[in-house]
Amino acid sequence: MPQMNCMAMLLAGGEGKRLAPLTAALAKPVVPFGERYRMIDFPLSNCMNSGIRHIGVLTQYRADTVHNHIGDGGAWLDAVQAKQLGEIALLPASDTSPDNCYSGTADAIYRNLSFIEQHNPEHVLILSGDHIYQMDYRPMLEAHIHSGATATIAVKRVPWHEASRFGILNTNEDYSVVEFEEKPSRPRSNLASMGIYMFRTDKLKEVLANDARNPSSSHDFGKDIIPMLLQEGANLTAYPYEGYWRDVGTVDSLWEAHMELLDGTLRLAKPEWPLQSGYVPALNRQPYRLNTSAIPHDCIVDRQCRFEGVAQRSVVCAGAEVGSGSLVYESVIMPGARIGRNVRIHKAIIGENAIVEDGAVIGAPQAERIAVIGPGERVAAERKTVSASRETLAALLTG
Ligand code: ADQ
Ligand code: ADP
Repeated sequence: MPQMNCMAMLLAGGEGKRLAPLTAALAKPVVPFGERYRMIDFPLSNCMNSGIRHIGVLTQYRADTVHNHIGDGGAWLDAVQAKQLGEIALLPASDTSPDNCYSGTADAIYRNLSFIEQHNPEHVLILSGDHIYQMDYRPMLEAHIHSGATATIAVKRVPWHEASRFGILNTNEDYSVVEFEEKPSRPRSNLASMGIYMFRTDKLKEVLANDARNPSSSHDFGKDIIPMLLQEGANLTAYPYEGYWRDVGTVDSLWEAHMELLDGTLRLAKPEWPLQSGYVPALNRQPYRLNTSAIPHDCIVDRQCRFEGVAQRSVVCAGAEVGSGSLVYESVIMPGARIGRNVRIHKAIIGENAIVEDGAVIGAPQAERIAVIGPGERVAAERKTVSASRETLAALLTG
């Protein structure tokens, strides 16, 4: 069997509880991002742009929503004119697991080792479906080959107050990993694992087989596989990544990433790094015609939406509508959401196809938390969805 250098396995089965209610009927990797993309478009486009054309996508929670978005993979493969040379294969848990469930990220890969063996690559790149970043994986592969590491982990410094959300490492000067702790309550460093791993295939097979035999393992890369490798003295190397990268697994981080899109910290349209999407806005009508002079510079308003309100620091996605007299401030209006007239929206994420009736008020300018309206949810005018502070919520709950 011919051997290729590297293929990718993309983990896209997480439930995304911390993004609720946006993930009520949708897998986390297909939550919308930017004016017309979904999260999984980022790693898929990164693979195409890095010359990785064989990708397994592991799905579980709401698998159909990921499958619908990816289709036959043509949106990505055709874009690089390599369809005949590549493949984006959908690998749902229901195909390989007796209870239709992968028990963890390592179990998901373990159950699909035969797919990896079909391609027989020397290295396997393991990716997550819910990160916003535009990364060339080739320098990471080069560093991995050069160091001879069993596994190479992409790492990035994160703000200290966020460090306990991540796998945290310490390394020697040569970047060899000496310490790893998954989501420590008291982090000893702010060097975070990006959850992006490059493995030698033979070693990956061996470590996954060992893990599968261990009844006390939760079969997770961060909780089990990386600590186990470190304990047995394997050569683990960190690969520092300098570019923009964000795990948008929480409502706050999803909102913040959109604000970074608006202030230019994150740029999506890069000629040298095309971002492809399988997303087709559900519009069977002509694109709206609109007074484009009304759109302020600090907003992103997709061309295929109707915008008659006033917006500041906001993203209004494809197929959305915002009626006259409505004010949208520091918010994200996801695809197909319909905002009536004289609505006030502050610091909020309005889910796909949600309906906000005339006169409703959502969020508040000084709110501590981001208000979220679920996909398809209807907000009546009399409802004031002002996001309460933690203290107010606690007071309400205790009566
Ligand atoms: P988390 O983001 O918490 O931490 P996890 O919830 O396991 O990791 O999700 C990783 C990816 O796997 C996501 O894309 C998710 O959708 C997918 N996934 C989760 N369970 C799955 C399953 N059963 N089947 C298929 N796919 C599944 C990880 C690492 C940390 C690291 C952060 C970086 O564990 O060490 O710091 O990623 O974001
Ligand atoms: P382009 O020259 O790129 O086609 P346009 O002149 O159509 O752009 O639009 C300029 C700006 O106005 C863009 O940011 C676009 O998103 C926005 N815009 C255009 N049409 C609409 C519309 N119907 N509703 C909302 N915004 C629009």
